[in-house]
Amino acid sequence: MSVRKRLDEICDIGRDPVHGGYSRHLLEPAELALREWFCRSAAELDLTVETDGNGNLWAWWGEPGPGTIATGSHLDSVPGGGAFDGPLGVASALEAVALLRAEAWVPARPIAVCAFAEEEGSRFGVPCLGTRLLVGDITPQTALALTDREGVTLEDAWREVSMDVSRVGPDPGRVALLDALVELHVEQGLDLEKRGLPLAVGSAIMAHGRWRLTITGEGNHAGTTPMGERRDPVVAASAAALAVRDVAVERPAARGTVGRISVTPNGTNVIASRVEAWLDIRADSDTAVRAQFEATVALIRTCVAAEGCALDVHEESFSPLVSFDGPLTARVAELLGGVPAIPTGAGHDAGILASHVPTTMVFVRNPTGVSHAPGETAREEDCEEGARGLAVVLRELAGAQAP
Ligand code: HGY
Ligand code: MN
Ligand code: MN
Repeated sequence: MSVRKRLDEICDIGRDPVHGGYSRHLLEPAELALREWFCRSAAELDLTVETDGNGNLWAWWGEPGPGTIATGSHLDSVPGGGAFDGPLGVASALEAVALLRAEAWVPARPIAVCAFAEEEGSRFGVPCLGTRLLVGDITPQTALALTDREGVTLEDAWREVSMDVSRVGPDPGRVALLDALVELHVEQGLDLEKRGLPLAVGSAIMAHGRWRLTITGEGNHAGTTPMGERRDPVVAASAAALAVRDVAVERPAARGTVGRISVTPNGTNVIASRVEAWLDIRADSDTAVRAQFEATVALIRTCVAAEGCALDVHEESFSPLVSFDGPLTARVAELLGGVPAIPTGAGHDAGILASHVPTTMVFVRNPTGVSHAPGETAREEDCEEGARGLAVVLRELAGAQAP
């Protein structure tokens, strides 16, 4: 077996004929098929699989218990996402276990291969939902009331697949079992390609916020409404998107994006009545994200008022800056042969768990640097090197009883 072969097993699951790439969203058919693949692959490795109360999958090598070394990533994708973001980390973790079992090595402490739920937040809007629930960063009530684009609540979706909603919520006992988490992920950038290196470890994750903007105007006829008598939220939203860009480009290392817009009623010959636009802001500190948000929204308010529209702003999630565990990161870097530690602008479940468990990441080179799009890629030899490296890390971290 190999990482490549494991990814080939799922390469036709969730292909998106409209957007290209993959659309694999929480508890929808494609993601459920990936869950089945995970369970089958784990069973072939004699791992015992369980789904925790928050939809996260755990494949155990050894009885669940204190001192656990966890690895893994996520299976869900953004709409039209790449083949590697998430699944590479899960496939590499499975392959690392396969490599260790092939040597007849036996861990001295439990190992857990994880697939965390709703990392992208593509269906219910909150990224890393499974790990945020696990650590108590979001309440079960808030999470279960989240709705998808069709208005289906997380609770309804949970019940649809016979999940027990009473189990949703923080699981401190499970988190307390974890001595370390190492998440392998495809690099979402060109740092390693420029360095000519296949692997790196993670040093930090940028601070990140997501907001939903609702701009309300007056729906009307495109042909009978004079230009001077309109309150057009699409015009306001367009000016807002430019404001997001203008504020971000003034700030070093900042990111400001409007990647999702929903127009109501979305008719060719209709002046819209309402526009929802989602704002994604990232920067190298929590205060920088907050300052950028305030400056951006102030400008947006001006744009919206100029069009005679109203604005509502709702914070959907905020992810503070993450610095991974220093000693663990250095140890993993050394075990991988002295690879560099690089920051990332992409959020990860490792970022959520990092404030509860010693955590770091391993990045695998991405020759295009593209992510969240079909162009995302990784060379086969780099993927196999990543799994071999993860096997070395697991052997070292789980090779001796917890002190
Ligand atoms: O949005 C992110 O950074 C991550 O891919 N969820
Ligand atoms: Mn992603
Ligand atoms: Mn990811």
